[in-house]
Amino acid sequence: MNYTLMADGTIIMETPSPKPHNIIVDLEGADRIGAFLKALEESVLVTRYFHYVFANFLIEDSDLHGLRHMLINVTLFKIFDPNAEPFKKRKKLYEDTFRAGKPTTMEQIPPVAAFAHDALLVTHAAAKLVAEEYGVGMFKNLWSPSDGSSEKNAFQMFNRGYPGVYCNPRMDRNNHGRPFETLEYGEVLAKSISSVVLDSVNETLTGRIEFDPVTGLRRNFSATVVELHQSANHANSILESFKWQHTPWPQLGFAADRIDALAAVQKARFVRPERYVYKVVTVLVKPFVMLKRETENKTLVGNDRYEGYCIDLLNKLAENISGFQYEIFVSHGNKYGRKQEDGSWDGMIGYLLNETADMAVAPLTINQERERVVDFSKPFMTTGISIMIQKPEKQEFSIFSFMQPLGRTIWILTMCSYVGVSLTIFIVSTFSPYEQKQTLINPTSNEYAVTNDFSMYNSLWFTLAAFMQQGTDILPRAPSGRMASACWWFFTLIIVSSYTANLAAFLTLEKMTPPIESVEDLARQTNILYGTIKDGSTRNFFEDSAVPLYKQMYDFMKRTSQRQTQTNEQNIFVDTYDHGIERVRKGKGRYAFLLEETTNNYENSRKPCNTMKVGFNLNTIGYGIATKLGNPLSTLNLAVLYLQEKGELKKLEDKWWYDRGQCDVAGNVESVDSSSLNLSKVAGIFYILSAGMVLSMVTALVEFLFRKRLEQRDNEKNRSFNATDSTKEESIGRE
Ligand code: CWD
Repeated sequence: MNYTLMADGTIIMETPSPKPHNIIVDLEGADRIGAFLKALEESVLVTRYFHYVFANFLIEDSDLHGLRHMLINVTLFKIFDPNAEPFKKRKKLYEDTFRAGKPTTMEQIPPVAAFAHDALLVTHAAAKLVAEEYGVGMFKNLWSPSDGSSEKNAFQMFNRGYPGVYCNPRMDRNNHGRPFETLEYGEVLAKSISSVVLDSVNETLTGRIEFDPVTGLRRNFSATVVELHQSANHANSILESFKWQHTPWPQLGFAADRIDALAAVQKARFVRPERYVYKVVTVLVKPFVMLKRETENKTLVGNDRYEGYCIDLLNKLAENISGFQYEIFVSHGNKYGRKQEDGSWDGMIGYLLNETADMAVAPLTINQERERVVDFSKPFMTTGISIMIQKPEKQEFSIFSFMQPLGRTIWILTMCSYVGVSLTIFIVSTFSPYEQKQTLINPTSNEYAVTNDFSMYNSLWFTLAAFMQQGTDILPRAPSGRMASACWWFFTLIIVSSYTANLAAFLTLEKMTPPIESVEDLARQTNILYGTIKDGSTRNFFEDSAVPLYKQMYDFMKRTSQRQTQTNEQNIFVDTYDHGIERVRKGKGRYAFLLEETTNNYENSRKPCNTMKVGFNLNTIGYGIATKLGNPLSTLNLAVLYLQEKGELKKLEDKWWYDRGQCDVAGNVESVDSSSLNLSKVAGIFYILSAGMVLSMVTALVEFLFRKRLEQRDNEKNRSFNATDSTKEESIGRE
């Protein structure tokens, strides 16, 4: 097995193998051991395959408290026994001396203190042996009355004539030049220490004390072996103790009835009666598990009360695993399973650990923290965390929507250009000699005049016809006029084709631009609040993420949540998915919900079809079926893989997500045809056309009446002219 220590201190385990690993930990000092245990609680190297053996006597069973819920294997050796008589006696003495007989809450002392206590007993016994052998005079140079001391019987200790016993000369602040000296009585004492034998009669706190004369190490002592080992049948690891007796070399000691944790797990593999009904815990979340509607004359009981993807999945598993029968119940508070402060688990994981359930079938994310305490099947669905927002308002169409493909400025400039170009053509045609022509104005008198076709009226008509992509019976002949016309034609070509292209897209697509399009957009702004479900792996993902962007988002969520708690506002961390989704639907675009894509997609296909998913998924996760450690259904994985390979899982997904959708692909409530061009968007042009027709008819009437009037006037003129002529003729005749 290879481990890679990453720069951030995490350990990556490569090629994990299921064979057990025994790790011996030999650390000096209770603080180091404490730090190691703390790190272990967070480490990936805590699975049933790791066994930690603490090789000194400095750790106590109370230190293992934090590991009780971790299903870890630990062995430690205890030499100090808080229940032993000497400790109880010492405790009483302490209470009588320093606490005026009042009991203390002290139930034990740190093992180092017990060792220090016994070291004094050993020193005392060794000194006594020396005194017995050499007489008390042996130590005559050791003490002398302290100079100038006001205290009676105050003595100063000396070593080879120097005051105090210092192992390091520099520690003697009053004698800087003091040489390093070994203890004057060291050798004699060391010799007598090796013959000291003490036990509980001498009130030692660490049991029998005896030293090997050759190695100087303690021998013939006993210790308690404490084993924390995982259990297949209990929620937590099991703590057990055994007596261990030191024996002389080459024997290595003896521990009574030692239990191998792994063997215990194997031994306790689930032996089920043939017709066992598995207890399946789940949560109510659409469309995975939902309560079926009851009809008036039919009440539903048992598994029939539920429907959804997970229920169909269970049915399929039952079809494929022989003898698999189950009974479904819902996790209290609809909780998935979160590790608590004390290391225990709530929700579905808790039910598995305390054996209330045999398996959890729900959108339960497979993660390393859970994988340590339960077994997961292969994932039956993969998904990821995504963003749900309220759909932006749809584009409003008016009867003059056909004007919208071109901006207002373009329209105004086009109108101005039209008038400008008409005027230009009129002017250039007036001045250009090539535009002039001889026109017979009076055939009777054969009178000709110089004219041009481009009066102001005709120029406006010609330019308009070109803009409308039509032709006229007049065309400029002068190069100046042609140049102006060519430019205008090019201009109209571009404007009209742009208009046509934009119009099609504009009127058929109901454009909706969401205010945010990615997680980066969401993190960058503060107007739209965002949150997750309170308990669940989505929140954990942000809380534990090492990605700065997600960290920043979690900080924002936490700050907002704290502020909202103080001001009694609705919290961004919601209790259930329904609350979160409801908040998005009614939040007027001011709340975005971070949830798993599966639920996001499902809700987006439900009425009132006003939510949508934006951006890519933030991660990839798998949902698995969780079982107790040592999976009771050995064929579960096979069945899941079989259903996947056969396409059954895909069919179920289609059934619950897409076939029952209430919104169309564009996310509108179904049955509204949004892609066709409807009348409301272009009614304006019909009005214009009708108005144009009416106007032209009125103009025609005016023209007709005007013409009639002119003719009438001409007729009258002619008549009076004729009358004058005939009177003249008559008078001539008479004459
Ligand atoms: N869970 C979640 O956190 N978000 C979701 O959208 C759904 Cl459907 C479920 C719970 C999560 N899968 C877990 O296992 O905690």
